[in-house]
Amino acid sequence: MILTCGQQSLDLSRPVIMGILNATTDSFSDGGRLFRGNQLQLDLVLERVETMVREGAEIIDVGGESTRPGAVSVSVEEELSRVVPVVEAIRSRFDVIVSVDTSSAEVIRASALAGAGLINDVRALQREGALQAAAASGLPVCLMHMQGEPGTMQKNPQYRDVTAEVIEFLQERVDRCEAAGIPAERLVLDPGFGFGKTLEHNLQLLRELPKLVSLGFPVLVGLSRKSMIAKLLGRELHERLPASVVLATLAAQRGARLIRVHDVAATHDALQILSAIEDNARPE
Ligand code: YH5
Repeated sequence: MILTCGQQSLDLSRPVIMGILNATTDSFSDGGRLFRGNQLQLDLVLERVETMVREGAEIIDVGGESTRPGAVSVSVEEELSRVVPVVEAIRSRFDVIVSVDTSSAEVIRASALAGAGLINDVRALQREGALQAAAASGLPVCLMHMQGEPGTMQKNPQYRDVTAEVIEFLQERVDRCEAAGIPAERLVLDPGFGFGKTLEHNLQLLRELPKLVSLGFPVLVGLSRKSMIAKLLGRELHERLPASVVLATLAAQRGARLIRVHDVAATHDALQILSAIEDNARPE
Protein backbone atom coordinates (compact mmCIF):
# COMPACT_ATOMS: atom_id res chain seq x y z
CA MET A 1 0.00 0.00 0.00
CA ILE A 2 3.07 2.23 0.39
CA LEU A 3 5.33 2.67 -2.64
CA THR A 4 8.90 3.63 -1.72
CA CYS A 5 10.16 6.28 -4.15
CA GLY A 6 13.81 6.84 -3.22
CA GLN A 7 13.85 9.00 -0.06
CA GLN A 8 10.11 9.63 -0.33
CA SER A 9 7.07 7.39 0.01
CA LEU A 10 3.70 7.33 -1.64
CA ASP A 11 0.55 6.11 0.11
CA LEU A 12 -1.53 4.20 -2.43
CA SER A 13 -4.41 3.33 -0.13
CA ARG A 14 -6.32 5.99 -2.11
CA PRO A 15 -5.90 7.12 -5.74
CA VAL A 16 -3.18 9.72 -6.18
CA ILE A 17 -2.74 12.35 -8.86
CA MET A 18 0.27 12.55 -11.14
CA GLY A 19 0.38 16.02 -12.72
CA ILE A 20 1.81 16.25 -16.24
CA LEU A 21 4.71 18.62 -16.87
CA ASN A 22 5.69 18.78 -20.52
CA ALA A 23 9.31 19.77 -20.95
CA THR A 24 8.84 19.46 -24.73
CA THR A 25 8.26 22.08 -27.39
CA ASP A 26 5.75 19.99 -29.34
CA SER A 27 3.41 18.38 -26.81
CA PHE A 28 -0.09 17.81 -28.13
CA SER A 29 -2.07 19.47 -25.46
CA ASP A 30 0.09 22.19 -23.92
CA GLY A 31 3.13 22.19 -26.19
CA GLY A 32 5.83 24.73 -25.52
CA ARG A 33 4.01 26.59 -22.74
CA LEU A 34 7.09 26.38 -20.53
CA PHE A 35 9.42 27.63 -23.25
CA ARG A 36 10.66 30.99 -24.46
CA GLY A 37 11.80 30.26 -28.01
CA ASN A 38 13.68 26.97 -27.83
CA GLN A 39 14.67 27.47 -24.18
CA LEU A 40 12.86 25.79 -21.29
CA GLN A 41 12.16 28.40 -18.57
CA LEU A 42 12.74 27.02 -15.07
CA ASP A 43 10.78 29.88 -13.48
CA LEU A 44 7.71 28.91 -15.54
CA VAL A 45 8.28 25.25 -14.69
CA LEU A 46 8.34 25.97 -10.95
CA GLU A 47 5.25 28.15 -11.19
CA ARG A 48 3.39 25.33 -12.95
CA VAL A 49 4.61 22.78 -10.38
CA GLU A 50 3.59 25.04 -7.49
CA THR A 51 0.08 25.24 -8.93
CA MET A 52 -0.24 21.50 -9.44
CA VAL A 53 1.07 20.72 -5.93
CA ARG A 54 -1.33 23.27 -4.40
CA GLU A 55 -4.17 21.65 -6.36
CA GLY A 56 -3.40 18.19 -5.02
CA ALA A 57 -0.77 16.50 -7.21
CA GLU A 58 1.45 14.10 -5.26
CA ILE A 59 3.63 13.24 -8.25
CA ILE A 60 4.92 15.49 -11.05
CA ASP A 61 5.63 13.61 -14.29
CA VAL A 62 8.43 15.29 -16.22
CA GLY A 63 8.67 14.41 -19.90
CA GLY A 64 11.48 15.56 -22.20
CA GLU A 65 10.57 13.40 -25.18
CA SER A 66 7.21 13.75 -26.91
CA THR A 67 5.49 10.38 -27.37
CA ARG A 68 2.45 11.70 -29.19
CA PRO A 69 1.57 9.96 -32.47
CA GLY A 70 3.95 11.17 -35.19
CA ALA A 71 6.30 13.03 -32.83
CA VAL A 72 9.93 13.52 -33.85
CA SER A 73 12.44 11.85 -31.54
CA VAL A 74 14.95 13.94 -29.58
CA SER A 75 18.58 13.01 -28.87
CA VAL A 76 19.60 11.66 -25.45
CA GLU A 77 21.67 14.84 -24.92
CA GLU A 78 18.61 17.01 -25.64
CA GLU A 79 16.44 14.92 -23.31
CA LEU A 80 19.07 15.05 -20.52
CA SER A 81 19.44 18.82 -20.87
CA ARG A 82 15.67 19.29 -20.51
CA VAL A 83 14.95 16.76 -17.77
CA VAL A 84 17.85 16.90 -15.30
CA PRO A 85 17.68 20.65 -14.44
CA VAL A 86 13.90 20.35 -14.06
CA VAL A 87 14.13 17.39 -11.67
CA GLU A 88 16.77 19.20 -9.59
CA ALA A 89 14.82 22.46 -9.50
CA ILE A 90 11.58 20.76 -8.44
CA ARG A 91 13.25 18.65 -5.76
CA SER A 92 15.11 21.64 -4.31
CA ARG A 93 11.85 23.57 -3.78
CA PHE A 94 9.04 21.05 -3.29
CA ASP A 95 8.50 17.85 -1.34
CA VAL A 96 6.58 16.32 -4.26
CA ILE A 97 7.63 13.05 -5.92
CA VAL A 98 9.16 13.58 -9.35
CA SER A 99 8.53 10.97 -11.99
CA VAL A 100 10.56 10.97 -15.20
CA ASP A 101 8.95 9.95 -18.46
CA THR A 102 11.86 8.31 -20.29
CA SER A 103 12.99 5.15 -22.11
CA SER A 104 16.70 5.94 -22.03
CA ALA A 105 19.21 4.26 -19.69
CA GLU A 106 21.28 7.47 -19.49
CA VAL A 107 18.26 9.56 -18.57
CA ILE A 108 17.18 6.99 -15.95
CA ARG A 109 20.65 7.11 -14.32
CA ALA A 110 20.91 10.93 -14.39
CA SER A 111 17.34 11.39 -13.13
CA ALA A 112 17.90 9.08 -10.17
CA LEU A 113 21.00 11.11 -9.20
CA ALA A 114 19.03 14.35 -9.60
CA GLY A 115 16.41 13.17 -7.07
CA ALA A 116 13.66 11.53 -9.15
CA GLY A 117 11.37 9.15 -7.24
CA LEU A 118 9.81 7.15 -10.08
CA ILE A 119 10.65 6.06 -13.64
CA ASN A 120 7.75 6.18 -16.10
CA ASP A 121 8.63 4.29 -19.27
CA VAL A 122 6.12 4.02 -22.11
CA ARG A 123 8.46 1.34 -23.58
CA ALA A 124 8.44 -0.75 -20.39
CA LEU A 125 12.28 -0.85 -20.12
CA GLN A 126 12.72 -2.55 -23.51
CA ARG A 127 15.46 -0.18 -24.70
CA GLU A 128 19.13 -1.21 -24.48
CA GLY A 129 20.42 -0.93 -20.90
CA ALA A 130 17.16 0.41 -19.45
CA LEU A 131 16.40 -2.66 -17.27
CA GLN A 132 19.88 -2.51 -15.72
CA ALA A 133 19.74 1.26 -15.20
CA ALA A 134 16.34 1.04 -13.53
CA ALA A 135 17.46 -1.85 -11.31
CA ALA A 136 20.57 0.10 -10.24
CA SER A 137 18.50 3.22 -9.50
CA GLY A 138 16.48 1.40 -6.84
CA LEU A 139 13.44 3.42 -7.94
CA PRO A 140 9.98 2.11 -8.75
CA VAL A 141 9.10 1.81 -12.42
CA CYS A 142 5.84 2.21 -14.30
CA LEU A 143 5.71 -0.35 -17.12
CA MET A 144 3.33 0.74 -19.88
CA HIS A 145 1.91 -1.27 -22.77
CA MET A 146 2.25 0.12 -26.27
CA GLN A 147 1.64 -1.61 -29.60
CA GLY A 148 4.16 -0.35 -32.18
CA GLU A 149 6.13 2.89 -31.90
CA PRO A 150 4.77 6.45 -31.42
CA GLY A 151 5.30 7.41 -35.09
CA THR A 152 3.05 4.68 -36.49
CA MET A 153 1.14 3.09 -33.58
CA GLN A 154 -2.27 4.56 -34.49
CA LYS A 155 -2.18 3.11 -38.02
CA ASN A 156 -4.61 0.19 -37.83
CA PRO A 157 -3.86 -1.34 -34.39
CA GLN A 158 -5.20 -4.91 -34.06
CA TYR A 159 -5.68 -7.39 -31.22
CA ARG A 160 -7.27 -10.79 -30.69
CA ASP A 161 -8.28 -9.63 -27.17
CA VAL A 162 -6.75 -6.30 -26.17
CA THR A 163 -7.02 -6.79 -22.39
CA ALA A 164 -5.58 -10.31 -22.51
CA GLU A 165 -2.71 -9.19 -24.74
CA VAL A 166 -1.91 -6.14 -22.60
CA ILE A 167 -1.84 -8.35 -19.50
CA GLU A 168 0.37 -10.96 -21.22
CA PHE A 169 2.81 -8.27 -22.31
CA LEU A 170 2.97 -6.60 -18.89
CA GLN A 171 3.36 -9.96 -17.13
CA GLU A 172 6.31 -10.75 -19.41
CA ARG A 173 7.89 -7.36 -18.59
CA VAL A 174 7.32 -7.97 -14.85
CA ASP A 175 9.19 -11.28 -15.19
CA ARG A 176 12.07 -9.55 -17.02
CA CYS A 177 12.23 -6.88 -14.32
CA GLU A 178 12.32 -9.44 -11.54
CA ALA A 179 15.08 -11.37 -13.35
CA ALA A 180 17.05 -8.09 -13.67
CA GLY A 181 16.74 -7.40 -9.92
CA ILE A 182 13.71 -5.09 -9.81
CA PRO A 183 11.38 -6.62 -7.20
CA ALA A 184 7.60 -6.75 -7.70
CA GLU A 185 7.15 -4.22 -4.87
CA ARG A 186 8.79 -1.64 -7.12
CA LEU A 187 6.51 -2.08 -10.14
CA VAL A 188 3.49 -0.16 -11.38
CA LEU A 189 1.49 -1.27 -14.45
CA ASP A 190 -0.25 0.85 -17.09
CA PRO A 191 -2.41 -0.39 -20.01
CA GLY A 192 -1.27 2.57 -22.16
CA PHE A 193 -4.52 4.19 -23.27
CA GLY A 194 -4.15 5.54 -26.82
CA PHE A 195 -0.81 3.83 -27.48
CA GLY A 196 -1.62 1.64 -30.49
CA LYS A 197 -5.32 1.33 -29.63
CA THR A 198 -8.59 2.20 -31.34
CA LEU A 199 -11.51 3.75 -29.45
CA GLU A 200 -13.01 0.25 -29.03
CA HIS A 201 -9.74 -1.06 -27.60
CA ASN A 202 -9.54 1.84 -25.13
CA LEU A 203 -13.15 1.31 -24.03
CA GLN A 204 -12.63 -2.43 -23.54
CA LEU A 205 -9.46 -1.78 -21.52
CA LEU A 206 -11.27 0.65 -19.25
CA ARG A 207 -14.28 -1.68 -18.87
CA GLU A 208 -11.96 -4.57 -18.02
CA LEU A 209 -9.47 -2.57 -15.92
CA PRO A 210 -10.28 -4.72 -12.84
CA LYS A 211 -8.62 -7.69 -14.64
CA LEU A 212 -5.34 -5.74 -14.74
CA VAL A 213 -5.81 -4.49 -11.16
CA SER A 214 -6.29 -8.09 -9.99
CA LEU A 215 -2.65 -8.90 -10.85
CA GLY A 216 -1.91 -7.12 -7.57
CA PHE A 217 0.31 -4.27 -8.81
CA PRO A 218 -0.66 -0.61 -8.48
CA VAL A 219 -2.20 0.49 -11.78
CA LEU A 220 -1.52 3.87 -13.41
CA VAL A 221 -3.80 5.31 -16.09
CA GLY A 222 -3.36 8.22 -18.48
CA LEU A 223 -6.63 9.26 -20.11
CA SER A 224 -6.40 13.03 -19.73
CA ARG A 225 -7.41 14.95 -22.90
CA LYS A 226 -6.70 11.91 -25.10
CA SER A 227 -8.22 11.51 -28.54
CA MET A 228 -10.71 8.86 -27.40
CA ILE A 229 -12.63 11.88 -26.05
CA ALA A 230 -12.63 13.45 -29.51
CA LYS A 231 -13.77 10.16 -31.05
CA LEU A 232 -16.59 9.76 -28.51
CA LEU A 233 -17.74 13.37 -28.22
CA GLY A 234 -16.11 15.40 -30.98
CA ARG A 235 -14.40 17.70 -28.47
CA GLU A 236 -11.37 19.86 -29.30
CA LEU A 237 -8.39 19.73 -26.91
CA HIS A 238 -9.51 22.73 -24.85
CA GLU A 239 -13.00 21.21 -24.44
CA ARG A 240 -11.90 17.88 -22.92
CA LEU A 241 -11.86 18.74 -19.19
CA PRO A 242 -15.26 17.30 -18.16
CA ALA A 243 -14.72 14.04 -20.08
CA SER A 244 -11.17 13.75 -18.71
CA VAL A 245 -12.42 14.07 -15.14
CA VAL A 246 -15.14 11.48 -15.75
CA LEU A 247 -12.62 9.04 -17.26
CA ALA A 248 -10.23 9.57 -14.33
CA THR A 249 -13.05 8.90 -11.88
CA LEU A 250 -14.26 5.79 -13.69
CA ALA A 251 -10.71 4.43 -13.82
CA ALA A 252 -10.17 5.10 -10.10
CA GLN A 253 -13.50 3.42 -9.34
CA ARG A 254 -12.27 0.36 -11.27
CA GLY A 255 -9.14 0.24 -9.12
CA ALA A 256 -6.54 2.53 -10.74
CA ARG A 257 -4.32 4.06 -8.04
CA LEU A 258 -2.21 6.56 -9.98
CA ILE A 259 -4.02 8.97 -12.27
CA ARG A 260 -1.93 10.95 -14.77
CA VAL A 261 -3.65 14.26 -15.62
CA HIS A 262 -3.23 17.77 -16.97
CA ASP A 263 -6.06 19.25 -14.88
CA VAL A 264 -5.17 18.58 -11.28
CA ALA A 265 -7.73 20.68 -9.37
CA ALA A 266 -10.81 19.28 -11.10
CA THR A 267 -9.53 15.71 -10.91
CA HIS A 268 -8.74 16.15 -7.22
CA ASP A 269 -12.34 17.21 -6.51
CA ALA A 270 -13.64 14.11 -8.26
CA LEU A 271 -11.25 11.74 -6.50
CA GLN A 272 -12.03 13.24 -3.09
CA ILE A 273 -15.70 12.53 -3.68
CA LEU A 274 -14.90 8.98 -4.77
CA SER A 275 -12.68 8.42 -1.70
CA ALA A 276 -15.38 9.79 0.60
CA ILE A 277 -17.87 7.33 -0.86
CA GLU A 278 -15.47 4.39 -0.68
CA ASP A 279 -14.23 5.18 2.88
CA ASN A 280 -17.65 6.19 4.12
CA ALA A 281 -15.79 9.17 5.59
CA ARG A 282 -16.47 12.87 5.24
CA PRO A 283 -13.73 15.36 4.32
CA GLU A 284 -12.87 17.51 7.39
C1 YH5 B 1 0.12 7.22 -20.27
O1 YH5 B 1 -1.03 6.97 -20.62
N1 YH5 B 1 0.67 9.13 -21.89
S1 YH5 B 1 2.08 11.02 -23.26
C2 YH5 B 1 -2.46 12.78 -26.70
C3 YH5 B 1 -3.36 13.73 -26.23
C4 YH5 B 1 -3.34 14.08 -24.90
C5 YH5 B 1 -2.42 13.51 -24.05
C6 YH5 B 1 -4.57 13.88 -28.25
N2 YH5 B 1 2.76 9.40 -21.22
C7 YH5 B 1 0.91 8.23 -20.90
O2 YH5 B 1 -0.54 12.25 -22.42
N3 YH5 B 1 2.77 7.70 -19.45
C8 YH5 B 1 1.81 9.80 -22.07
O3 YH5 B 1 -4.29 14.37 -26.99
C9 YH5 B 1 2.21 8.42 -20.45
N4 YH5 B 1 0.72 6.52 -19.28
C10 YH5 B 1 2.01 6.74 -18.88
N5 YH5 B 1 2.52 5.99 -17.89
C11 YH5 B 1 0.54 11.09 -24.18
C12 YH5 B 1 -0.49 12.01 -23.60
C13 YH5 B 1 -1.49 12.58 -24.53
C14 YH5 B 1 -1.52 12.22 -25.87
